[in-house]
Amino acid sequence: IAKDFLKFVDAGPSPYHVVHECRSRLVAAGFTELKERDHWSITPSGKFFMTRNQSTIIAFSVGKNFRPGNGFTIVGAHTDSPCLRVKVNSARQKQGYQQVATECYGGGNWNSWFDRDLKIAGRVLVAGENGKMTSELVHVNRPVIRVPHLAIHLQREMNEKFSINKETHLVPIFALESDKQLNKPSEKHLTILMNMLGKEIGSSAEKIVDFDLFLADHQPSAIGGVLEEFIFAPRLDNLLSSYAGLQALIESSSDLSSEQNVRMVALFDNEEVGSNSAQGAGSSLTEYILRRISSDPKNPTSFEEAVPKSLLISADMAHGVHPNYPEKHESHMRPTLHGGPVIKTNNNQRYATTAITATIVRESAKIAGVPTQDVMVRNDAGCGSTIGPILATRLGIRTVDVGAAQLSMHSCREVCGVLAPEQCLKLYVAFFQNFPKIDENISVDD
Ligand SMILES: *[C@@H]1O[C@H](CO)[C@@H](O)[C@H](O)[C@H]1NC(C)=O
Ligand SMILES: CC(=O)N[C@H]1CO[C@H](CO)[C@@H](O)[C@@H]1O
Repeated sequence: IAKDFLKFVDAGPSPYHVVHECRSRLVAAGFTELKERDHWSITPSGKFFMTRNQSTIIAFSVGKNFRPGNGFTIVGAHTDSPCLRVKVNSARQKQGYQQVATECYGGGNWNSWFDRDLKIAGRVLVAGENGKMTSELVHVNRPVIRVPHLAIHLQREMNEKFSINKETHLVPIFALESDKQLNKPSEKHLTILMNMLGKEIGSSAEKIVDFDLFLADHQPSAIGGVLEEFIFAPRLDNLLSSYAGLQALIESSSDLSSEQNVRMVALFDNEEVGSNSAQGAGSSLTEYILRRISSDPKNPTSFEEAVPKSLLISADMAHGVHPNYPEKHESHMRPTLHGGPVIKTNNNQRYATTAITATIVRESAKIAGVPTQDVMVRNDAGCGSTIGPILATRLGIRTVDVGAAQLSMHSCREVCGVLAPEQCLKLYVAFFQNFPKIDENISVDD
């Protein structure tokens, strides 16, 4: 499972590629693509997915015993990660270098992007016949670009207080000016960048109308450590949860014969910048999809009836305890890399977990034979957040925040335990298969 997960990460250098990889896996597993603009016929035992703007994907399978008004068993995660993105006007020429200016996307640990061999990936809008344009994915899988450090000799204090100006110090180098293939001063992007993209899509630079491009670590993901206990990879946050949710849906949907709910995985773009976008978790997208699946011409309130029968696992990574900084964790809640999925609680609603939703996860974990851990941040520390509170607020669906423990979150390369993808996958399979029954055993007087 860890090895399959590495393939998933390496296939996903941008959210567009992540969605593309998810789509391939879903199609191979017999899921049918729906288009938002079409009319949908949702049938029991059916398996479907839809995408929005190539970077958000929602897949679902319908129980054989599903009736509109029945609940949704949902795992949500996100497809984006902090990274450098090519600016809309990126051509820079300085000191004999040709550079591609980038924008900082999300809260990256930008120091970790220095001195790494980087590649470029994303989507390119291409002009075709008769004024038509198509959006094509590009993945230049070579180390074509790099942010060089300034040598320590020229900044002696580097190991004590390395800090950067994100505008001036992070501009990557792409080429030397020596080949004289110079850019016209009026052009927004370097000719060599456009030529590279043109070649990559089997067309020419002139056909490129615009693009959304991401820089990504070129080094492939790896299983590491002397006992092969670690995964060293970029974008663990949050491709690990995306992978586990997707695979759990695919695996569990091979048998829908005794299912009454809709099982769903929803992977959103733009979580790293607050989820407010047309394709983000903050949009009305999720509600629209749930309403369409619930719709019943004979019952105008079937969606509202489904809400209290539903549960969302907001799957996102957690901070494992760091051996060199153990004091950063609350002293009695220090998640370990192989201690199992972490249930994250913050009653100030940075996480959406409650006693009831945490219990549903622990019951699922018991069935799966997977351990779980708990975490709360220290009262004197800040707390991250997830799509959990956002979707809980928008939908009014009970929600729980869960995820694998990792180190180096938001670095160019991150670390987690080799068992983490499997533990999360098993937990989400058990959740998909058992949530309605577990829920029946919990009585809350509404
Ligand atoms: C619900 O409770 C019954 C009775 O104790 C038990 O047998 C069953 O396993 C429970 N169901 C689940 C899914 O935990
Ligand atoms: C929700 C949203 O923004 N949808 C847009 C996705 O992109 C296509 C193509 O540009 C538009 O037609 C959609 O409106």
